[in-house]
Amino acid sequence: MNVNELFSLKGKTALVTGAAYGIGFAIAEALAGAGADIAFCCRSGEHLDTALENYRKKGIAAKGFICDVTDEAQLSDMIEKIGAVDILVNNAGIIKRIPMTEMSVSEFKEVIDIDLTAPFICSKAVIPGMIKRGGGKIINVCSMMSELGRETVSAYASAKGGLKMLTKNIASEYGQYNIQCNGIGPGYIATPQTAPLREIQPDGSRHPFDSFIISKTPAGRWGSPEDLYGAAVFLASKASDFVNGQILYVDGGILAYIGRQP
Ligand code: NAP
Ligand code: GCO
Repeated sequence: MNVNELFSLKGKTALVTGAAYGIGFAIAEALAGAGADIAFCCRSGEHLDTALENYRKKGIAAKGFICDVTDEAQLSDMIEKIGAVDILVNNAGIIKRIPMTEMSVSEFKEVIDIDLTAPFICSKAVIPGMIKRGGGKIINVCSMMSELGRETVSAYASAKGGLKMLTKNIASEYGQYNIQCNGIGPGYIATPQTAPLREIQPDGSRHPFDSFIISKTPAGRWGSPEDLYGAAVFLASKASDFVNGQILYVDGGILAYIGRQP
């Protein structure tokens, strides 16, 4: 077996949700680099236009759609326009950092809808076609909060914990059709979502949370979206055909480490 062929995505179409920038954009870039055709979606027309230009600058002829992944009708319309989806990356996600007792039920539900219910909706939409075509790949972007909690992220941790179990359940239910469903669990990655945790303080010092994460990460740094390239290509390719229901953590070692003593 030619190892390059093992990781090749030539002839495959990948749909990456929420891939206007951040982790989704990096994953789409990596899959394109391995030969996949890329489709992506987001909610904002402005984000879409900027993203299309950024993909073009990288030589990627991505197809972009305005689609709120919580809306089944928008999603089925987008998938009809894309055609066969061989690789689905459920990446779109939000976080709300609010103490649980101060979080409204609607705020909790909004996070659950986007971070957990939408991957269910998107996976449900593509699985029948994957079965017809003899198989497919689903990659759910989980989180360290699929394993751990922390203050103010009750909705997000509940969603990402559920997404880990949805990943295992899709693998269990559809593995017989040669569908592999795995998760990528990024650690702390420098994107717009985590920008508030890295803001330079008025006195010019690092944000306390920034320093905390660096002390808790053996790699001694935040991850960059590009750190996820390899895991994405691996889980989207033939190289992972016997890997199913797993979460691959790309976290610089933070989940393994008790943390540097003060
Ligand atoms: P981000 O910078 O906030 O980007 C999120 C993307 O999702 C944006 O393109 C956004 O575009 C889109 N989006 C949000 N809600 C959507 C919806 N309902 N329908 C369609 N698109 C939607 O986030 P990120 O840091 O790249 O994170 C991406 C994923 O990785 C998320 O699932 C996040 O939970 C997860 N993650 C992040 C980290 C980290 O440290 N950054 C670590 C672990 C896991 P629009 O606003 O235009 O829709
Ligand atoms: C937070 C961060 C984290 C990261 C990521 C860690 O507020 O703790 O946003 O949740 O986004 O999920 O893996």
